[in-house]
Amino acid sequence: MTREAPDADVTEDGLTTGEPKTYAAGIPGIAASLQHGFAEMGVVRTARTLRIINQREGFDCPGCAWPEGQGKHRKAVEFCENGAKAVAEEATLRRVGPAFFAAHPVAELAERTDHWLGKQGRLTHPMVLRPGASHYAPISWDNAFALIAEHLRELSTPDEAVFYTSGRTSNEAAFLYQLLVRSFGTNNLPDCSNMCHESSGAALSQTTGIGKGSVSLADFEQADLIVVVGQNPGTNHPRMLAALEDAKRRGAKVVAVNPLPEAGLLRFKNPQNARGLVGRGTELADEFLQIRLGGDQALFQAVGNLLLRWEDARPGTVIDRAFVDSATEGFDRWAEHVRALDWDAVATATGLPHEQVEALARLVAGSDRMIVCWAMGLTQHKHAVATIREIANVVLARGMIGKPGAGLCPVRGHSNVQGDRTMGIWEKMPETFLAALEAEFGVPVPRAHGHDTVSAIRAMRDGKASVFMAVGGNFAAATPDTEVTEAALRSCALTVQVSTKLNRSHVVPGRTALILPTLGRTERDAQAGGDQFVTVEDSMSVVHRSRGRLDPASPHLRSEVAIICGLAEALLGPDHPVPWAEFISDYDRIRDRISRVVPGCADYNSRVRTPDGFVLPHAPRDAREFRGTVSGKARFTANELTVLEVPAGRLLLQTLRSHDQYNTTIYGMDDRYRGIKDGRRVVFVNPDDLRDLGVADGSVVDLVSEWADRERRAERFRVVGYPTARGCAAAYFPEANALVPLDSVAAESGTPTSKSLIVRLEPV
Ligand SMILES: Nc1nc2c(c(=O)[nH]1)N[C@H]1C(S)=C(S)[C@@H](COP(=O)(O)OP(=O)(O)OC[C@H]3O[C@@H](n4cnc5c(=O)[nH]c(N)nc54)[C@H](O)[C@@H]3O)O[C@H]1N2
Ligand SMILES: Nc1nc2c(c(=O)[nH]1)N[C@H]1C(S)=C(S)[C@@H](COP(=O)(O)OP(=O)(O)OC[C@H]3O[C@@H](n4cnc5c(=O)[nH]c(N)nc54)[C@H](O)[C@@H]3O)O[C@H]1N2
Ligand SMILES: [Mo]
Repeated sequence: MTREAPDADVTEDGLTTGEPKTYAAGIPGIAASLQHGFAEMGVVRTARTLRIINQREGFDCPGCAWPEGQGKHRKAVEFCENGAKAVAEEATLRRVGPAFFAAHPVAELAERTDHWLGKQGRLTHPMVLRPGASHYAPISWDNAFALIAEHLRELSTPDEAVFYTSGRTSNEAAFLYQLLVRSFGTNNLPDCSNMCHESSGAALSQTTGIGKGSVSLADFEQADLIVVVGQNPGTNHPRMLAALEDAKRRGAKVVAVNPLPEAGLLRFKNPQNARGLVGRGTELADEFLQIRLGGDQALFQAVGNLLLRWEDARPGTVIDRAFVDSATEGFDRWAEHVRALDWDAVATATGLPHEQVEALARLVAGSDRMIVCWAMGLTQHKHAVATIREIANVVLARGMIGKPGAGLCPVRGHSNVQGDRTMGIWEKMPETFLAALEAEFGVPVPRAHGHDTVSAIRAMRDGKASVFMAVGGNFAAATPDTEVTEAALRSCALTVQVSTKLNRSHVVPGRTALILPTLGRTERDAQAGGDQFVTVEDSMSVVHRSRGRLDPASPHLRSEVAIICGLAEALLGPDHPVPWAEFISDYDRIRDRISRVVPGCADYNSRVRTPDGFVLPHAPRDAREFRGTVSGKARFTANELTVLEVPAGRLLLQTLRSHDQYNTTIYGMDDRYRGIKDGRRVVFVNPDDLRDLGVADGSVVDLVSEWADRERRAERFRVVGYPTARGCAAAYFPEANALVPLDSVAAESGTPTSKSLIVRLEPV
């Protein structure tokens, strides 16, 4: 993409590569986070802020959705390098106000990188870009709401508007946002989850009847086997390493399945204890299966096949017959299917030697309490849903659900992405939820499914949607097919971004564009009824409070709740049956409504006030019941095996996160664990593949992705010889998003296939 080219040259000149690290955290982790904290927030604010992350009376860390310990297990100060960076990024002392916008025309800002934009600081005033104007100018909140309402009323149908959510939005704001959108008359509620764990939700709903994970943190204390598939916790869920370390020290086995030897999976130096600071740390993975991209479905079919074989040899020793017979259906069909497995296909798909597959199967067969964790390495493939169903098959066959120390564990990304779904942010919420909403508020709610992220982009591209609003996130940079998405946003009559910091989405505006600045997690939320707290749900269904303590970045900021209610009043009028104004002054009033509409949330206000919050019900976890499936039983499934075919001379490319970014927010230009310094436009390739392709390590190439409709190009990436699986490559998103075709999505979940793109390297 042309906009990155100038900066890319600068960074490539300074880029250095070194040996990948073999351990995560330790002293370099503490140093990195303090450095970042001091640079953004100063020393006093750094100390004050880092002390109250994830404490009962503090704020929920905006870094990730990994749960906090409960009761006595809660750490006094839970240190996490990337949590600290996420906080510093939000609590920065830099500001982006009217003077900044007066000095920088939008056309100039559009040439800047995501890193530069984010570094400018916190947004302080509502701003508007009028049709034909070159600069954003200040606007009052009332006029901003009136402008949005005017545009929305002009649409020929509410379905011409799209309302996106990112996963940092609190439960209270999410609940009101979906109520506003549905009161207006559409289910167009795409969210970041569409690009994230949608595949997990789909597969788990089909097989267990509920689209959420079945384990709690306490289960990690009892598991004897933890399989971590397609996940890089050292960078993306650092606090999970402490749980893995504890498990290891108790004698549990840890298996990592990944094309990359990620530092955090190999060894962990826990900064919380002396062993981690001065010792060698703890070896984590007992087995490391360096799998080819997209090979996990084949791997778990192979494990299933071996389990059945060993069961045949010694009946009653491997398959949990009692559980299978009483609580599941479809076992025989699954068994028949995986017995007929084509082992050559398994070898091609996984790239793994048979002994390694067998070693994993032996651990699975010998385990009494097994947890399988996964993240984006599984969800962003064409056959993602089938792959996760395959994991469910193995877990069900061993009866590893609904008992202590065992279960399915999709590890969520954004800190409240799971809560947003619980609160109704979904383009296809079930009828029971919609009916309850209607009954509670006396407003009619539409039933036709709305757009997800990819179909929303198509609708804007095709002129079928012309107003785009986002509560959080960075739609322009996070979504696939950058050129198509940016043109789609620019073609809108109005784009509205509720944001904390400047990002790409503000500089790819519709004909009219609004930036509405909002409070972050760390900040005090003072309303007429006193200081408010909000609530969030972590990856293990624990709902708890979050209360910010810092003074807001600007007196002009409004909370997300206040923004949504302000817009609702302007759009729906003073006679609307929902008492929007009352909600702003006292969030308990929102929670009272949540308790009557959202399943499992009865008595919400008192239960979130208990010290650790409360856990939402989960029938498979709590009672080994599978009420949510059609038959009321857990379902085995037979899934046709997908083997990704790659033409000669091409590689399979995954797009992933560096250690110095939070999705589209770029903290810095290093990827410490992978040995990269001062640059992001790199492509990691196995040295043997480089030799076969005749491409020199360190040379500069264009990445060209090949897809049915056309080719896509991302320019000027430095080649880094790296120990990834053969035939596979990796590059960072969002830079590589230009390569992801809009129509290349996972079957059944619609998630862009950002982890398996067919690319060739073109030397420049
Ligand atoms: N610091 C930090 N924390 C974050 C984020 C962040 O950007 N920065 N993002 C948050 C969000 S929204 C999310 S969703 C999570 C993401 O957390 P992750 O899923 O850990 O994020 P990715 O960087 O996409 O890493 C994917 C991992 O899967 C591996 N992988 C890729 N393809 C395959 C495959 O086909 N099979 C297998 N077995 N492995 C594969 C990759 O090598 C990599 O280790 O992290 C959350 N936490
Ligand atoms: N190629 C490729 N693409 C991907 C992925 C991938 O692995 N590869 N991963 C996907 C995944 S898993 C996800 S979750 C998406 C992420 O997609 P998004 O959630 O849309 O993107 P983020 O980068 O997390 O959003 C960052 C912006 O959120 C705003 N923000 C931060 N905190 C707050 C807050 O408290 N309130 C409000 N209103 N705004 C706030 C800031 O303005 C910041 O610029 O990207 C997806 N895109
Ligand atoms: Mo995510």
